[in-house]
Amino acid sequence: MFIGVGSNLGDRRNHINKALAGVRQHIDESARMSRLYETEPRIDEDQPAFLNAVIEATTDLPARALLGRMLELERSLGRQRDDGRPKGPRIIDLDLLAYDQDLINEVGLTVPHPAIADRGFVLRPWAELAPLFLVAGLQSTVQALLAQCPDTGWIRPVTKRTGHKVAALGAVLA
Ligand code: PH2
Ligand code: MG
Ligand code: MG
Repeated sequence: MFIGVGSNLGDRRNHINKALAGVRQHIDESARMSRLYETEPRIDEDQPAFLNAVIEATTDLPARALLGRMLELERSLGRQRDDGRPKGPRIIDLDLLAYDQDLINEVGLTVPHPAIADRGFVLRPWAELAPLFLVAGLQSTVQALLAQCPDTGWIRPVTKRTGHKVAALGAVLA
């Protein structure tokens, strides 16, 4: 499965690294993560820039139980809800993007995540990890969705790809 992670409050990088450590401890010890990307705030645009990444993990947990662990992990990292801004600033956000090829439409659990096709901050790191993954329901690969994505928000990689030179910080990539 794939989990989108984001943070735009406090030590963003630390929060995301702790989220990865938590996924490894409570869901899949072999989970791997994309590079981190600094991204322009979308939807609710009047808030600090985000760091976003995508985690790939494997699990025997059913989707509902997996979501429960993700919410627990958010809470353990200090996430507060109910502040009247559902798309506003957050210490950490974990979103279940896709669970194999499953289509789930239940209260509080829609998979694949309904806004995937419009969000560059999800598709860009996801395409780095799994460009040919087929997103159920949309019948498109992640890389095809990225190529068609209408989101014009800026996105900058902020961590190096193993074995490559560190990308110049601040370089804006298309
Ligand atoms: N998450 C939101 C709202 N807006 N913008 C960016 N760039 N990255 C996010 O993760 C994000 C957002 C609500 O979950
Ligand atoms: Mg989110
Ligand atoms: Mg969320």
